[in-house]
Amino acid sequence: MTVCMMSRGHVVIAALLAAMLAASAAAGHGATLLSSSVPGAFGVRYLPDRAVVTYTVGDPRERAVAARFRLRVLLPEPVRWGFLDREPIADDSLNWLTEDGQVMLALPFGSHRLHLGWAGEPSLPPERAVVPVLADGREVGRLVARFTIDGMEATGEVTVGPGIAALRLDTVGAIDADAVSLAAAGETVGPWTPRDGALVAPERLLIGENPALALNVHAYGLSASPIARVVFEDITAPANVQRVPGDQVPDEALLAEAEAFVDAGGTPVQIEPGSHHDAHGGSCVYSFIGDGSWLEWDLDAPADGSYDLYARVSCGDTGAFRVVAVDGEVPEGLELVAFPGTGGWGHAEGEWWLVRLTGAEGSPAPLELTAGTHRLRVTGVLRKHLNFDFVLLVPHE
Ligand SMILES: [Ca+2]
Repeated sequence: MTVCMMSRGHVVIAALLAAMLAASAAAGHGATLLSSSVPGAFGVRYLPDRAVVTYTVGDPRERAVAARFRLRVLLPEPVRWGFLDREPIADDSLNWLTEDGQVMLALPFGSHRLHLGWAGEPSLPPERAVVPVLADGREVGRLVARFTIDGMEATGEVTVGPGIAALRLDTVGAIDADAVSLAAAGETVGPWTPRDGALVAPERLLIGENPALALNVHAYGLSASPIARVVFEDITAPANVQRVPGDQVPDEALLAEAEAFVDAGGTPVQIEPGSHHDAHGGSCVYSFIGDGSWLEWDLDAPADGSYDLYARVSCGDTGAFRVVAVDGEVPEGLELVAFPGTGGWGHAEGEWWLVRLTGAEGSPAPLELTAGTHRLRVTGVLRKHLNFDFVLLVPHE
């Protein structure tokens, strides 16, 4: 049996064959991409200057056949160079069968990759490269880049965050911004804007603690990483909330039950009376996750003035992050608020903490509000859950 499929071509054709080839060396089939003297799994991919062949054939010792097998591969032009894995193939081992338009080789058994070129200089993608990651000028990690003929993927974990940072990729030579993608902790960043030898992220980025980065460059025939380094800059740490001593609700506090939110978006939260220990009003909000989901409450300021924001929360994780907005604007310092782990999700005594978000020493400034109703929005980010029992608006002392 001879496997025949696809057309020959000068353009990039991806033709992946995973075929069992019976022993056959029948010559003269013009449309045969591959034919092998032994069975195995074979794939061929045609690129602008080469065909890349992958194959797996069984161990010859079990079959009592020759130490090498013969493979023929159809090429659009006479073969000029080749590699078996990363080793150049000697010219006299590349037998060009003019009538068939095929190159014939004797190859080792096992799993291997061939590059069979008909144009240009012999070349292979680099085996690997290292892309350093800097944060405010300090190296915080290295991405290990692996290459294929189509591009590069560089991955690694970096010791940066949590926080908010500008992000840029320093480039080597010209590169198409659309060919580059970067994911931080699974979130894709982009689109990228070329500027002064770099690609710049569109906005400041929320980064969790020690995110895993995956940098991809889709470009044919790279000889090195086109990204010299990944740079986080202008990093702002999240604001930390402060636990109120004794979890004591301050005088004059205006309370909004978390479960009485007026609007919500994203993944629906859960509310179930009696679900948690000692919830104020008998209920709380849970399964409020950090995937961009948000809740809104209306808070009534009795008079013009400065107010502080508090919340009763529980978190059985190491902590959680929220973005806080008032009337559609994010006040300075509330772009990223870190809530601590409280030792549990609020199912037992001591797992609900009253925390203060603004107005304490080292905290974001109090909110300046006019008399009347204000809309508070809390958005979950960086993947962590946080349970809410109530929020408080308290006149700033
Ligand atoms: Ca409640």
